[in-house]
Amino acid sequence: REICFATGNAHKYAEAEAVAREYGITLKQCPGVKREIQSDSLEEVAKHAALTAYMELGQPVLVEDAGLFVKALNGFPGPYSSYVYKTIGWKGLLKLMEGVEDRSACFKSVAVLVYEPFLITGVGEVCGAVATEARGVKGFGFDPVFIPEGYSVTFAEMDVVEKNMVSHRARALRSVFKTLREYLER
Ligand code: ITT
Ligand code: NA
Repeated sequence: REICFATGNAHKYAEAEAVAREYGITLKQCPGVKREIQSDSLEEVAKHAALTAYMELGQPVLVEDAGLFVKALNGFPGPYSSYVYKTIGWKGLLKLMEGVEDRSACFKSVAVLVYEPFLITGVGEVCGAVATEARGVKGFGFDPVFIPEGYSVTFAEMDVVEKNMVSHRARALRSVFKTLREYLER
């Protein structure tokens, strides 16, 4: 069972590949085919990207879209996380959060798999806090400044296996792969 993961992000791919293996699925990285529309719905972004990638590739394809939703910022950057990361990065986020008491934030992920004749969507979430300073060098994006609930380390201090135990992405993907397994067994 081989599925193309349409992403340009090698870290995301490494995380997803490890989850896929739990389900006996071989995940290949397929860069250059994820077309992203701007929308305030992660699900809309992911569905559009999955369907257009499928039209281009003509083989089973997975897309996953995520964002960091900060409570004190009314959910910002949320679906705009990619742009915000590219422009101001985690340093800019820390600056926006200077002096802010309530540091609660959640990562949300929507994964969409096109596996004819199935279209499968899964969502995942992990809540925690925006750290007051960056720690760790692993992972990507906002990982150095996100501490998942129940932990004292940031995502950037965890290896892939540890991050996959709690991450939004791993949760969304497990839900998708579980559903696929059910559909194929019917
Ligand atoms: P692709 O679109 O090519 O898959 P991307 O890195 O742009 O890769 P997303 O659009 O899904 O991925 O994510 C938007 C941003 O949200 C991303 O650039 C990161 O800054 C942030 N983000 C998402 N998941 C994250 C995670 O697990 N850890 C840290 N930051 C994350
Ligand atoms: Na993106």
